[in-house]
Amino acid sequence: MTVYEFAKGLILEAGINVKKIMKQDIEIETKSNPNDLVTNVDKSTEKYLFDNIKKTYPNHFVIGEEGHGHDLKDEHGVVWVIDPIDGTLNFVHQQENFAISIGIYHNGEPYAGFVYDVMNDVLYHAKVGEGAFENGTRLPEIKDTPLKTSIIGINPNWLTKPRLGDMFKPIVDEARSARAYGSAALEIVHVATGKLGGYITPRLQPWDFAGGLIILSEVGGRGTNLLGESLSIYEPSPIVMANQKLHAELIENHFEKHIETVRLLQNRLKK
Ligand code: 2AM
Ligand code: CA
Repeated sequence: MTVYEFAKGLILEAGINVKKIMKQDIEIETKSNPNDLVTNVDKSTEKYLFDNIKKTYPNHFVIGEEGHGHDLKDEHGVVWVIDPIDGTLNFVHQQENFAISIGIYHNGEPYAGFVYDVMNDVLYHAKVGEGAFENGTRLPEIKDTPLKTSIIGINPNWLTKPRLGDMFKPIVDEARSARAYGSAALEIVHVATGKLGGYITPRLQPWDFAGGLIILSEVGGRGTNLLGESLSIYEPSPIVMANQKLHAELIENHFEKHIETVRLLQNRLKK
């Protein structure tokens, strides 16, 4: 069995477990602030994924939101970047619109990406060079769209912040419309399927974007920081994910005009 086939089975199994545990009580704790939540399901799902990866591939590395591998740097070999529940607030408040996300890298190069929309039972997956799929259906290359006919994924909370608002509000104004789904992994795959033209956020962790980015790249989309630079799986970053045309338009017509804000965001996140 290839690592890709193993990962595909594993993420589906993890989803079945999540559905089972959800029927019992969800225990909620706060992390860095009162709106930063974690549940017993986040923790047990990360443990399930970690234990199974390590049992099958003892030499592989794992970076996970709930505590695994946060000290890793430029590892040689295979690195799994996992988010057991992406969209924890949706999970807690809505019991839907959340995903399990896995990105797998080999010697620093993307190998395969998985985003599992658990409640809709839709698995987005891609092995680099072999196309991206929504369950069994191959996704077509994404089409270029200008901002004025694009729907943009962005969290409205960012628009109320003074500096971020100055940068993001003109984008929302110029776009056809904006949507917020509350799970970065799902928003990125919505760009890959063309439901969104682009997705923008000032702060994202590698486990939120690793799986989705591989899927998006496989259909010809582009994901970078707001300076247009490549993303690293070892650090958080501001993010723009979009089709090629829209990505260039957002950088040239918007982010370059707010270069000070962009640099400030970037530097604030440097460890
Ligand atoms: P999470 O649910 O795994 O925490 C919400 O808009 C999206 O952004 C979710 O994917 C969420 O991931 C992520 N997110 C929420 N707060 C964040 C933060 N402070 N830094 C990075 N990502 C965050
Ligand atoms: Ca998470």
